[in-house]
Amino acid sequence: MTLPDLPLILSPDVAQALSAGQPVVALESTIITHGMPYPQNLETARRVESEVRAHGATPATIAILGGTVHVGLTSDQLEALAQAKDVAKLSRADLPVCIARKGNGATTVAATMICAHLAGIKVFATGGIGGVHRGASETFDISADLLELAQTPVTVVAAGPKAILDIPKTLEVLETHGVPVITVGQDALPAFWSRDSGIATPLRLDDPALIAQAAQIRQAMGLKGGQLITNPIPREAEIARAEIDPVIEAALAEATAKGIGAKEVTPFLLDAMFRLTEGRSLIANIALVLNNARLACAIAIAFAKG
Ligand code: PSU
Repeated sequence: MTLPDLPLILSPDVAQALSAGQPVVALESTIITHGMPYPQNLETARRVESEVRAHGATPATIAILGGTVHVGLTSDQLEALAQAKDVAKLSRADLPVCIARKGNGATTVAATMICAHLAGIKVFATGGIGGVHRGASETFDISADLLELAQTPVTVVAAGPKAILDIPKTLEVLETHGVPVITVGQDALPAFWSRDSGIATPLRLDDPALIAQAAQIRQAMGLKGGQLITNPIPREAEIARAEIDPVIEAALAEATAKGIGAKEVTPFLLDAMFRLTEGRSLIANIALVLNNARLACAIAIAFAKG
């Protein structure tokens, strides 16, 4: 299926599910190209897709291939993306430029939200959103993910802002822009690898049906934007804050020493964490993404029931 003015292709199963009003969960591709090493990135992408299917929804992994927005990838496309070296990391600003150049690009949270919304998908599962980087008062490094949440009506399920960020400042920006930050199952805001950030969550809803309803009410009230659902990493997979904090400090110090900036910061820090924890951060990351995919399915099912 192709939109008249935009090269956007829905895979046959995504197109079928959407036209039948069945639950669909969007998945991003930056986590594949810039968030995890090969081959764990490919294995995770495949496992997340099967987890979504096993929990009653159709997965729609989103990427730009040869200038076309693909919503739902084939197994071969997923494999090519996981092995590719020169894929651009796309956010709101660079997405249309990549399409105009007929390039290949992986979608961040912001770009995935845009494409999911164009396709008519209401729920999206990822690992962790981007946010306000530590030291932002000097660098002004604030992820475009935050402003996307403020304007695009997609419910994003994540395990919290990544703990490499300045979490209190990230919450402040979200609050300023009217983005609901809703935690499931506990009163503390989760922090990606850890269940407890040490900060109280602004909002809590434990029932996926209420999460879907809150989004529908937002829309009915004419309020722009989506919702950030923060889902704590499963207990058995978490790396507690006291243990991960010194590792984050070490990774941040490496990034500063090497002068890493802009789009490279998050991929560099995730890779440094992988090295410094001897792979444990990646195992936790995989567990939390699978957990988020399961919750996103329950929300997508609630949306489909209306
Ligand atoms: N979740 C993960 N790993 C990732 C990401 C999310 O578990 O790599 C990606 C998302 O695409 C998110 C991006 O949008 O990290 C944040 O990048 P930045 O801080 O440059 O905005």
